[in-house]
Amino acid sequence: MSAGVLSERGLFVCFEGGEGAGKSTQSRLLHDWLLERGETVLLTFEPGDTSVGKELRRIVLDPATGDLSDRTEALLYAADKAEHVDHVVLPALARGEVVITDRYVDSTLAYQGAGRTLDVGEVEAVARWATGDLRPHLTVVLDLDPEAGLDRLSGRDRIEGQSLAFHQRVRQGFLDLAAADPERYLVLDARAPVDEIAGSIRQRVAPLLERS
Ligand code: Z5A
Repeated sequence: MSAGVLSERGLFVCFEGGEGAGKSTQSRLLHDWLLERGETVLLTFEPGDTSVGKELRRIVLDPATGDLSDRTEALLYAADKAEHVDHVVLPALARGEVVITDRYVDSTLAYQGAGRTLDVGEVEAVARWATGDLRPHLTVVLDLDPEAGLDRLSGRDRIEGQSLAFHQRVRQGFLDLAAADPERYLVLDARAPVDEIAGSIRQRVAPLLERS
């Protein structure tokens, strides 16, 4: 696999991690901090932040969908990513904005690859094709034991309802991706207090703003 495409304009930051790790909390806090600093920021998420993506999200997460072929699931997430990158992420980066996304390609490598045990290389090839191989400048992985993460949530969707072993493989999947490319990742212990995590993220993002 290639090193991918980094946007020359804007700044692309992703949040990744298992259920309940605090991605939504931390992406919102980073968004608010950047706004206070006068940045133009777009906060977005996968799956489901486009009109077609909303439909795809319903299919992949609704327990009523029942069993899907693993390949169908991977293709539905890839379709959501293609819509998201083409219609949301790339236009904002082209305008020179900071784009923060709550989940991106690493989620499919971890869930559909490591979790479902599809061939990770094949899942990656599809996801990279879907996204034009666009890579984040920084990916923040919030690492949490899946039992603790699932305890933080009130309900269970199709993916959250998978076995603990599935979620353990997903966690390891994120950690392996981060270990392979430490310059573009920040791994944080998601058990730390919210403000402490937010501070570590700001520290890492601040120098990147100089180039955006
Ligand atoms: N998925 C996939 O399989 N393939 C893909 O390519 C993509 C996604 C893109 C999307 O679910 C699902 O799709 C997801 C992966 C799969 N798996 N599932 N299910 P989603 O978008 O509905 O949900 P999520 O992304 O998994 O987020 P989440 O589970 O809702 O959690 P979170 O955003 O990481 O956490 P949070 O909402 O910020 O916090 C959860 C609770 O913990 C809340 O009460 C907070 O107040 C609390 N919290 C947050 N931080 C802390 C700290 N530091 N200490 C204590 N408590 C905290």
